[in-house]
Parts: sequence; C-alpha cells; structure tokens
Amino acid sequence: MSQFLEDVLKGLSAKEKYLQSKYFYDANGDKLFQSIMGSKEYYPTKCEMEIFTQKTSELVTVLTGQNKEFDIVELGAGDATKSVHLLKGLLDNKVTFTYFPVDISANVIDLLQNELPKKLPTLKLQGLNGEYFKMLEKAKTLSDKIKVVLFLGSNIGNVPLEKAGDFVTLLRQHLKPGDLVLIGFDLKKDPKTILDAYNDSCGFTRDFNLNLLRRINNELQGNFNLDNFYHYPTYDPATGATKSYIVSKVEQQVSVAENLFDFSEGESIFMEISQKYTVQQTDELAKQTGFEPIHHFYDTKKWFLDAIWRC
Ligand code: AVI
Repeated sequence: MSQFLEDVLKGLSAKEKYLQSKYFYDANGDKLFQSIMGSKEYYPTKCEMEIFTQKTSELVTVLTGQNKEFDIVELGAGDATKSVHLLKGLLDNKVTFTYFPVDISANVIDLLQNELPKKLPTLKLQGLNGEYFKMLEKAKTLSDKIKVVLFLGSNIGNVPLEKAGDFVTLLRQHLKPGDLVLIGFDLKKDPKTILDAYNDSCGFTRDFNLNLLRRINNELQGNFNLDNFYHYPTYDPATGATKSYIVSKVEQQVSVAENLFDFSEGESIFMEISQKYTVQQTDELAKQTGFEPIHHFYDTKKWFLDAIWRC
C-alpha cells in the first residue's frame, strides 16, 4: 500500500476526519498554489518578497557578518523567486558559497538546475531532490562549510504549534555551532486580513483544498463528489491558528480504494493549519530549541518576519 493511501485511510477513519496538507501539491495543486500566491488577498508571499528585494544588502551584511564562507541550503526551495535576490546580493558582494536547493519534487529541482544558471551564471549550484533532513545531511557530506539554512514562506506555520518545537529541535540536531537559520513566520495581525488570505475571492484556496479530494479520486480510486463538499476556513485570533476544513453538505458515503466512509451533513475534514505567531513566540521557539535569535527582518507593514537564528 502506498504511503499516500495509508495516510488517507488513516485520516478518514479517525473520529475527527483529517487529511495531510503535504498531499495538496500534485501538478494541479502546485498551479493552484501559484494562483493563491498571486491573489490579492494572500499577503505572506508579497510581504516576504518585499523583505528579500528591499532589505537584500542588510540580509547580506548580517549573514556575512557571521562568516565569510558558507553554504546555503534552502528547504522547500520551490522556484526560489525570493531567495534569488539574496543569492544575487551575495554574488555581487563576492561571497563564496554553494547553493543547495532542497525540494521533494524532482521537477522543481530540474527546473532550478536549468533556470538559475541563466539568471546567475556564476552561482555554484547543487540541487538536492528528497526529504529535508536527509538532503541536509547530504549537503553536509558534499561540503563541510558553515550552513545557512533557509526555511521561508512561513512553511513552519503548517506544523501545529505544539509540534513546531520538535521540528525545530530536529533541525538544530542536524546543524552545528555557528550554523545559521533564516526562517519566515507569518505574524498575528487583523483577523479579517488573515481569514481573507485563506478565503480569496477568486476561490483559488477553495479549489486548492478540494483538489486533494480530486487527487484521491484520481490516484486512489476515490469517488468524492466535489459538489457535495465546501471549503470552510477559520481563524482563531487567541491562538493564532488558521485552520481549513472541508465540510460535507449532505449525509453521504464515499469510497476510497474500496473502503467506505460515512459523512453526516455538516461533518468536516480538517485539511491544514497555518499557524500565526507573535515575535515573542518566535524568539521563545528559538531559545527553547537551542538557537539564538540574532536579527529580525520585517516588511513595512510588519505582517511578516524573517528571523535569523544562530546555533
Ligand atoms: C505553504 N504554506 C505556507 C501556505 C500557508 O499559507 O499555509 C499554504 C497555503 N494554504 C492555503 N493557502 C496557502
């Protein structure tokens, strides 16, 4: 049985049904996520882009103030549209480094290997296709220089708050004293702004969530009728948890790989958490897990934080 099928059956059999958001990203999901990032409501990408384009020289100064030579390992590099500004800034400042973009998608790594040299011909580049920590270990075998790990896009938000410490501790265990982390957090702000970002008026986020049901239909012999479900995002300003659910409009039965699942009217499937943080929470997260927060970079609205942590 594939891991995907095993995880889907486990999630749909749970008392409170859930699916894992890491499965959003098939080819269609990737396209929908691009559309979300381009939507007027989804601000995190724009805020972080502002930091990378407007604060490039400050980023270079802080990173090179620690070490003159290092490697950059980007976890979940995607199309590197933000990091490319930092890479260019470093090259312009004659900093010696190799860029190791890590991504679970072979397609993404192939694209980067083809496209980045066109934009940055002098860049030393070694794409790594696989899981974050396995590839971080691989990068360590390829070069023993200090590592600067980029974990952008508020991807940490997709880890529930109570598990974020474990994730960051694991990251710390793969690094050594002197290594740095540049990590993006979406900050708490006006609840309406946050909720709108997960409920865009074009319906991209709705389709992004429903696409996972379509993926289950296509890949796991499922028979979800997408018209019988709707997307239901929530934001709790007290905890900072943005949660997306898919809700059953009617009482119905769905089959996945010959397994039957009953839904009552109004029953939900929990799809994704996007945790929002206060700056203080991010500093605490660093300190509790063996990092020292050394610099905070914000966009002008202070909606997003790129923090630099040192091991
Ligand atoms: C990838 N991740 C940080 C996005 C987020 O904001 O949680 C995924 C996303 N889900 C819905 N919209 C965007």
